[in-house]
Amino acid sequence: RSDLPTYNMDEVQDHCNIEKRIWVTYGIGVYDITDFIAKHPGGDNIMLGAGSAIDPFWAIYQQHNNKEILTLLEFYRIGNLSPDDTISTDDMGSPWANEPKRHPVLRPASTRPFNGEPPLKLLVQNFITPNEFFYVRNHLPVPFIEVNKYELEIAIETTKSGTKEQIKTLTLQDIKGLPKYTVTAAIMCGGNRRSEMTKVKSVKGLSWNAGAVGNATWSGARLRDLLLEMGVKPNENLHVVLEGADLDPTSHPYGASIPLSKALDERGDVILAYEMNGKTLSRDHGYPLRCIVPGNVGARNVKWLTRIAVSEAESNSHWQQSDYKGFSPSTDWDTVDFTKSPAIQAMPVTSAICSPSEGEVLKIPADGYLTIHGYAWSGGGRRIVRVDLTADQGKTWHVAKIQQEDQPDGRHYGWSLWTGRIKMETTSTGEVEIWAKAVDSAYNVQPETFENIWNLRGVLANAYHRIKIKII
Ligand code: MTE
Ligand code: MO
Repeated sequence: RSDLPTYNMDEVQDHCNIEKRIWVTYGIGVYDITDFIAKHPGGDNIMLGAGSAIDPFWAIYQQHNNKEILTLLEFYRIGNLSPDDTISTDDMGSPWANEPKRHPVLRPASTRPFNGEPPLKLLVQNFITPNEFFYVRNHLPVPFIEVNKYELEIAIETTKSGTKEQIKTLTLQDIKGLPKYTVTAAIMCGGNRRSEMTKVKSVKGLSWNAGAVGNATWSGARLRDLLLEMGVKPNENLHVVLEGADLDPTSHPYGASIPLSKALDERGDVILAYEMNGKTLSRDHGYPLRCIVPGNVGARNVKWLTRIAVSEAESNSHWQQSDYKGFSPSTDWDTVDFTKSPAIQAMPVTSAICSPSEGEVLKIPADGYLTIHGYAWSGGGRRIVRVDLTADQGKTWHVAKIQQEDQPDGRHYGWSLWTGRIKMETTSTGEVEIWAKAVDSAYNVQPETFENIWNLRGVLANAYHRIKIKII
């Protein structure tokens, strides 16, 4: 690219707003990205790099480091950076130096940050997912927290409705001193099953299979107890903002919020958890303390919790405001307006076939029955009441047998495992398609296809689960 002009860093820095156009550098390249800004899947975050080097951002947001994106960037190339001004990425220190070890069964959807899910067959072998096999979804490097220095700040912000400002700081010991409460809850990423939706038309996001979910018992203090003790009164207009210790390159923490009504609801079962399945939380799952918001999308279950605030506004984090929201199938990156959709909270009903696997080749046993295993779950505490299976495109449906906890509806936060048996023609061989759909206690049922629920971020991907197997 020696045919292009050379610029120095001062010239680049001068191009840091839309009027003057927006330039950035990456390595020795200078790029004018003005026309790309509106299309950036990460939203406004891109402006953090305006007029400067984006290398340090990409060192953290490593999803950028792929051929597709580098090619896209090259399209905006306008010149080369003067050799005196090139910065070395070696100097930055690695934020990844402290990553914990992961069990090799977790198939990485990305390695930096680490995101991984277990094979589906393994996932449904246990009603309670073993900690090591529980999917991991990190947006940033895992923070290193020294537990004897750990503090949680709880702030009640001043509000129009008269709430008085209050700040309280708690150690882990303080939190463990509160009544301990245990809840079984499945956590599911908003992007679970995205890889199926993306087959309709490509979406932006990690290509999760159906394993970005796990079911665990979580123990800790109830957020409700803490807030009531601080005198917080029910108020439909307030939110509880949750912040993690994991920081982005501009030192903003991962954050999310939930409605105060969910936090105060006795049946909401929101807890500040320090144990997962009776063991100390692991670093990947939020050590020493994370919020568990049963029934809500994974993204609100903030890990490495450092601050909780009762506030008039939702979290201003990127992940609350400009991500984890649903849109119409006709909304694209040119027309999307993230202020127009509410943040996902309670998740819709879904299910997945976990055994046999997609593409598996198998023989029908002598009794003629094909046995199928999977999971089903619905948000908002809605219990799964039925799972239907078909091996003939819906001409005949078979009701699966469900295994679940005996919890009241509205407070049924764990998942359900199910087993179905379908009588097959023993003489029939060749490709067979199996579909599963679950029904929850409000008689919500999964949509038939992904076409009509497609959305540009690939979230809420809950259409019928369909797999093809081959019978020999
Ligand atoms: N909390 C912090 N601090 N940082 C994160 O990146 N990821 C969220 C949520 N809490 C995240 C977080 C998302 S999107 C999901 S799906 C869940 O954590 C995943 O929890 P797990 O990794 O324990 O499975
Ligand atoms: Mo997620």
